Amino acid sequence: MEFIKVTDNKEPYVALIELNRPKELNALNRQLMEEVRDALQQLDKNDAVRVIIITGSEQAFAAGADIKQMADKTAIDMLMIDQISTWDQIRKTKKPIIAAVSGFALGGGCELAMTCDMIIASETAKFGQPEIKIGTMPGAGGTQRLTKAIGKAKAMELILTGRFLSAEEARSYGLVNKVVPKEMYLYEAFQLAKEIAQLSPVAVQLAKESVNRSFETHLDEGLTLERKNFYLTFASTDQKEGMQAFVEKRKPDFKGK
Ligand code: DAK
Repeated sequence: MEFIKVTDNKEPYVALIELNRPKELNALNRQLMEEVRDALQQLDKNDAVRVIIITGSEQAFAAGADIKQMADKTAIDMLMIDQISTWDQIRKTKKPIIAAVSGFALGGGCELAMTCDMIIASETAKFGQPEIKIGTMPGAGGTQRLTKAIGKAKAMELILTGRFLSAEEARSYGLVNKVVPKEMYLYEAFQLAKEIAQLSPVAVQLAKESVNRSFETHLDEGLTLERKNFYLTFASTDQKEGMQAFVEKRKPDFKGK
């Protein structure tokens, strides 16, 4: 891995993916995104990992897709390169992903953060979809996910002007879970990850799938999936352990089975 660093032994059950192209403000070139895709595929299969954190540097989560790599491409080049599959892996990952964002999260960087399940932001974080300023528009979910997260009026303003949102604004619009001082954002992301990692990975995975489905389908279909996933948790030993531990007034020990 040249442009990312993966650590899976800092805390039990929590893996950290650090984007590591600091001089380019973590601009997302193709290789970096392929490395993220490969790391997510491996971590999703690894039983010793229950929650994944993606972070950048203090200065930049990611300043967008690599403009220098894209600048001279034709529409057909873009179509044939088809980076969509690398982005799709983020969405397909079954384990929860937390984005720990400090500094710039712009364009593809903002889209990467929004594709994660939750966002913990440093007070220095700046979110935006500035593609319009370079003569293009969001291409990895920005027009859809930002609109669903913060509503049409504000999303339209950000996407049509390229303006940035401060961390606090992003929190007040519901894009971000929590804003903390810049020394704390990674710590806070780990706290959230550790809390989730103690719970049944089976139930966490099914609950994540159900929440995500609410963005993709009608209420009726979403409720049906939710009910089936709820019933499915009763096939796990974790559900038996969780309810037995409640009755016996002790802490449950979830095995992910
Ligand atoms: N690409 C390439 N290099 C970048 C970059 C980027 N997005 N952002 C920054 N850099 C590089 C700069 O060129 C500079 O490199 P050197 O000149 O030192 O070699 C270095 O990082 C430091 O940047 P600055 O000198 O500009 O630093 P400042 O603090 O002055 O400004 C800034 C920081 C973030 C405001 C500024 O760098 C900036 O405006 N960056 C561009 C932001 C942007 O427009 N982002 C959107 C890019 S378009 C797709 C999926 C997604 C996408 C496309 C397709 N498919 C699925 C097909 C996404 C598209 C985008 O994200």
